[in-house]
Amino acid sequence: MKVSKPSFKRLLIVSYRLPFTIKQTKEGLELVQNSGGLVSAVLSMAERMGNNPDGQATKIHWVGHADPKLKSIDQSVFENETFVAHPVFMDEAVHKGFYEGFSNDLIWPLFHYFPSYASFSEPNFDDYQQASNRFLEELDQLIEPGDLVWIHDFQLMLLPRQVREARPDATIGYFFHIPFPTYEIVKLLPRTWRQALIEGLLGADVIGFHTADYVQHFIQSVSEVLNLPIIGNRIVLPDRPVVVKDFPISVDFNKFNSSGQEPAVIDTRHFYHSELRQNKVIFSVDRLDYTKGITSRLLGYERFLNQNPDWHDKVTFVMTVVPSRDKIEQYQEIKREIEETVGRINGLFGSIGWRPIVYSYASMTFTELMALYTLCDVALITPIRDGMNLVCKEFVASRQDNRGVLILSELAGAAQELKDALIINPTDTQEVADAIKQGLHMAPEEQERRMQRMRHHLQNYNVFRWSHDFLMAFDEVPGSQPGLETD
Ligand code: GDG
Repeated sequence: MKVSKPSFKRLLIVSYRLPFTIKQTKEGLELVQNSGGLVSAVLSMAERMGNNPDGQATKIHWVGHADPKLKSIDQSVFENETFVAHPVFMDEAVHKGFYEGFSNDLIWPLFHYFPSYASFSEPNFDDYQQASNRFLEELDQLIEPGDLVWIHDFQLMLLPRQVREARPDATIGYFFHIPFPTYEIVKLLPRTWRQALIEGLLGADVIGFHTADYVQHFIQSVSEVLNLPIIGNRIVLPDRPVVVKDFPISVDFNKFNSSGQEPAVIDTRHFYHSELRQNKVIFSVDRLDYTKGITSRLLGYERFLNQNPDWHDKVTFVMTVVPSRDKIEQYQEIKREIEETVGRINGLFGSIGWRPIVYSYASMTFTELMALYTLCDVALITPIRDGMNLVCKEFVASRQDNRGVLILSELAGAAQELKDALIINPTDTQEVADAIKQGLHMAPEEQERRMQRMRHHLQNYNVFRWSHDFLMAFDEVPGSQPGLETD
């Protein structure tokens, strides 16, 4: 990939979360940088932007929500060598309605095709608007001519339009990290809300989604709600076009590829290997969420054990569920369901010396995660719906040895790219059971063939390519400044 230099002066990222968490230590407050996909992509952009006229590295400005308890601390805490964070503080009641309410209790379930979990509340929509106003206030003090404003995700759908109204000449990008559903789902939103959300997004110059299907769904909603002319991948507004395109997010391939060789990862891998009595290992890790298909996965494994007694005592399913949103009733309910199912399967099939499922409800360190990615024989990734799913890409990128089998749900965005996985439908218990059997029996040559093709794809379409392609799309917008200088 040719490395081009960004042509905008500064990059202003806006997302619900800041790129670091603030921790209280004995020495005072400390910034711990997050390591998610977005942070890696943005770090690579910081490198490409090079130095400013004073000879110092150009810093990335990042606007995100922060706990109001941090309001009184010295604002210099919010800066490290790469990022200058601009915390958005808001009233706790507004935050609750905006984040827990409208974002997590309505948009999240609805856009993942779980309408029965969606809670429609007018006060929450008011809070969503108010929270967006707070983000705008922070941003408005910051924007200078020549900046690129890049807004992220479903918590901030109203913001692009607000920025456009405040700064008509701004260059604005928006990326949507979860699925954009068909209009039949969007139509469940009250008319005024869906119109506000679609118009909100159209404030951007470039709108990115993970897959071509999500792009089509968005275009369908734009034409149903606003009846605007659409030419190819451009929505034609009276005063300017909006480019809508798919940019599948990815991982830092080299980081995952090489981390398996770090001494701490090797030690942890050896430790797990002996603890698991050198059994074949199936692995999964997800945040606790009803979209991730955790119970369906367990039922598939149970069916496999039922039908294949010769595998008893020879395979262990290491299943980690990372705590998330577990104050919410639906999440408590799925946690209960998961734990009952794990208990039932272990009780039915286990023995004194063998636990069929090693389950933990905890988060792992990066070292532990890498040890399991590189140790397991099968990665079992079965979301009922997932915008992309980075876990499967991280697993593939980690397998420098070209071994291991990926079982992947056709309902994850990643299934559009990783066609050499064993693709299953998570609600088809027999298909999951058969794929587990096929995976455990797969000859090393076939594992290698499939892995090599998937790894080759991710080596090219890594997270740096993702941000590069997104920025290149600004070249298609007349009047907006180009995202990258090409030579
Ligand atoms: C949203 C969309 C889309 C998880 N547990 C641990 C841990 N993780 C890391 C993984 C991975 C990330 O968290 C999870 O990413 P996903 O993509 O799977 O899922 P969401 O958080 O739901 O993200 C999703 C994504 O946005 C990006 O656009 O792919 O579809 O829902 O990086 O490694 N990391 C560590 N310990 C854990 O226990 N260290």
